[in-house]
Amino acid sequence: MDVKTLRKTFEASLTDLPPVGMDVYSLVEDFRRYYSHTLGRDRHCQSAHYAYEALVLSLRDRLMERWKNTRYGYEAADAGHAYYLSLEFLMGRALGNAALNLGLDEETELAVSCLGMELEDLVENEQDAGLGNGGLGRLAACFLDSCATLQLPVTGYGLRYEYGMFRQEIVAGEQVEGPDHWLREGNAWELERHEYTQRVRFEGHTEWRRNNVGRKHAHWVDSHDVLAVPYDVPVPGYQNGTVNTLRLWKACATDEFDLGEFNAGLYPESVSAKNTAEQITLVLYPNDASESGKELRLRQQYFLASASLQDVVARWVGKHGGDFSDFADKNRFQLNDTHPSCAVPELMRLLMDEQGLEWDDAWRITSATMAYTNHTLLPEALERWPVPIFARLLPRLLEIVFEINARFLAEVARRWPGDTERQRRLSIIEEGPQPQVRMAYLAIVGSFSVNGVASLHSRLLTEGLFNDFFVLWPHKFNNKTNGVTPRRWLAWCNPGLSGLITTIVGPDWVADLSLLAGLAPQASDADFRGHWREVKLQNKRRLAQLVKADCGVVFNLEAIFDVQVKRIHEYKRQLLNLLHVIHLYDRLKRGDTENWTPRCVLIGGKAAPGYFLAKRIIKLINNVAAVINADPVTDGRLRLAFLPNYRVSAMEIIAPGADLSEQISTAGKEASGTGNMKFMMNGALTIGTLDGANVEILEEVGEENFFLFGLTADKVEGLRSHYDPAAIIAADTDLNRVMQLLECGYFNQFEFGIFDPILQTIRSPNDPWMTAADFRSYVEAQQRVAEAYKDEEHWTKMSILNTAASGRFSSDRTIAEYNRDIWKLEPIPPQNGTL
Ligand code: 26Q
Repeated sequence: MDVKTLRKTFEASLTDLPPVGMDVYSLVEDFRRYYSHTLGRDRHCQSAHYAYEALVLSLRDRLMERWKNTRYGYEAADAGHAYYLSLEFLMGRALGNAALNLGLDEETELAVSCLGMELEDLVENEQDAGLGNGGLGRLAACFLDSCATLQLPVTGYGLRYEYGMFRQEIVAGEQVEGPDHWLREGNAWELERHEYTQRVRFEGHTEWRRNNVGRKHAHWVDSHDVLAVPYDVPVPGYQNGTVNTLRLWKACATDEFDLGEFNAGLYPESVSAKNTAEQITLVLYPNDASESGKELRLRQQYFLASASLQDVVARWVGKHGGDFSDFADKNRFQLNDTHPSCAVPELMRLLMDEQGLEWDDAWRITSATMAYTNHTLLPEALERWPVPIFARLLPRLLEIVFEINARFLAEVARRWPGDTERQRRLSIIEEGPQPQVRMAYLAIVGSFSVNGVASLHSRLLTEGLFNDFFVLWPHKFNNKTNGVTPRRWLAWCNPGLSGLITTIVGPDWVADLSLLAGLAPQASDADFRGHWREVKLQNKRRLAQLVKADCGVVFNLEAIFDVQVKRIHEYKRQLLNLLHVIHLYDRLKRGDTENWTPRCVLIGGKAAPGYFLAKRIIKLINNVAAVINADPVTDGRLRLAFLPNYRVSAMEIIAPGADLSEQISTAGKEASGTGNMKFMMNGALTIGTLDGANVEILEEVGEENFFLFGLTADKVEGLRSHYDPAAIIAADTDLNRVMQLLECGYFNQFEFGIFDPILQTIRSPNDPWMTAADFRSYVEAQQRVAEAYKDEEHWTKMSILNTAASGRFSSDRTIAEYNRDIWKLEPIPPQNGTL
């Protein structure tokens, strides 16, 4: 047969592939083909990893066609697009989420069973994508899920770190960091897109040249360039055919190695120059407060901003040529904290130096496309870069920053003539012996929207940290209370509770969490409460197994599961939790056991490797755990465990099994918190201060279903000038006894003095976290918890009401607000396309 005849035969299939089957049978078939023909394994293979891999490839096929159709839909609509720029995307595992969002969760489970395996076991073979530190990184991941679910044209841009968040081990009670080489066994979810490689410049200097119409042009010359190679990760929406993109950049050396060394015959020496370039995306910085002045971190930040903006501009030019008149209408860049805020001067540079726009046009476009989200109230966590580092690494960018600042300060001077003090306060450049670039100020000046992440946080920003800017531009400031995705944090991680919820409100709650309100009436139905308790017990069993396996501690299923998991930070006050545990232990030792409510306390979280006190707090938790768990007086009554290597996949087991959620930060310090929302959705009750999103959780669920304690943010600030912890300790017998136990070395008998630095902060009148101030109120709230837990029926009622009131904390609601107020995008359905 000749080609012509063959072509005719295949005519349709050359442009339209038949859709991939969505039934169990075709899943099994594809699995077998991948397992045997692609991966080359057979039934003698002992490694479950390849079965996992075959399943990923099968699901990926089903994502792939939807991914393309989503792109066709966006291209055809020629509508606006938003880009979420973030140094962190804490995605966790993708398998379960892909199956659920494709609507193939039951089919996948069945298919795997047909093949003689358990889905749960296969899932365990996937490494968490731990490309983030904590809240900010996980928020980015939840946002992507919600954008896809709402069919919004939003692309995530981030870095493909070779090493993610470090693995935490506990050795002799102390945190030991290990490398997270998450890509070692490959990553079947990502798709390399070599064809969209970008070139990013560093160092060198600016040369001014005149072009043919006599206009002066900046040229960034003698730069050391690095290639940015994109890897795309699919982001499926919930059962809607949309698959959005997370584009992660990997740094690669150019082929232009040092020519001098080459010619000198130093081939290996010259090739080794690759290392410096490729270091940029080697490792995630593991601190969740700014690392001051680390040059590599600034390289990472600029690398992300530049590669991403070049990518967007190149696509724009491909479509519209040099006409940027609609660019600001069609593009939005959401900056996830100040980390990607080099995007402001970088977009200016691309528009002026590469596209030939004038300053005023470039500035109109830039300041109409950038929007900045702040995630911290701690002034010490605001990013600053020393001007000399900035100047050497990004010389052209710094010139632009200076010009932005000069024009901005001129505006300030027009508004407040002669007020040089105000100019000094507002300047993007902090003057002094070591001048610094204030990244938050750069982000505010360059953005049309500035938002905080919970209503208290947003208010405090305008009253404190950014007050000068608020006075200048009140219209820029707004609030977007955080949320979490109900797909991962309820539907997927808690199938028992999900099934029960669906029997009452139907299945639509997964994409419309406000429907959970329909559960509230069931709180007064004894049968329903019985089912609710049964599910919780199953989930506690699972959590207890995890604790047994990873901590060697046995949790009593009848006890309250009292959980605090989050980064270890003084302001989050894991110490306050610990003081309470020691107080309970002290009561047991004194025989004060009447009406005792058994309690199992679980604490988990990573400390930044350079944060001495945080690491020492981990050691203290482990020492206290060792002493009290070994003391027979605590048997059946009290347990304390520190869970090593807290991560996304651990939270998927923890949240469903928790009874009590600890959200006990010093008021005014936690921007929002998002773990608080995951626990609430899964029916845990909160013990918490009026901080971050706790305020709104309390508002939704009511005081009678929340254990509130502690000073308010205003009271905390009011107390600072005359805070006297010594007097508080002396006046409180319980706290005094706890401090005595700690200070006499009861928990460090052979490690003399190691906890002194911690104890000193508690006793210091300058303790910024005021741990002692809230102790009494916290212990009383914990007593109310213990009392409430004894009334099983009432506790269950409160648990149901918590889940029922959690609808507002879906990231779908948050994203709908970002879209309504900031991005203004139309939802766009996918469109079947041809190859
Ligand atoms: C900055 C510069 C150099 C190195 C590291 C950093 C850096 C990295 C990560 C600074 C901060 C972070 C992370 C901050 C973070 O996770 N903040 C949390 O964000 C959550 C989502 O909004 C909030 O819920 C939490 O309250 C907030 O602490």
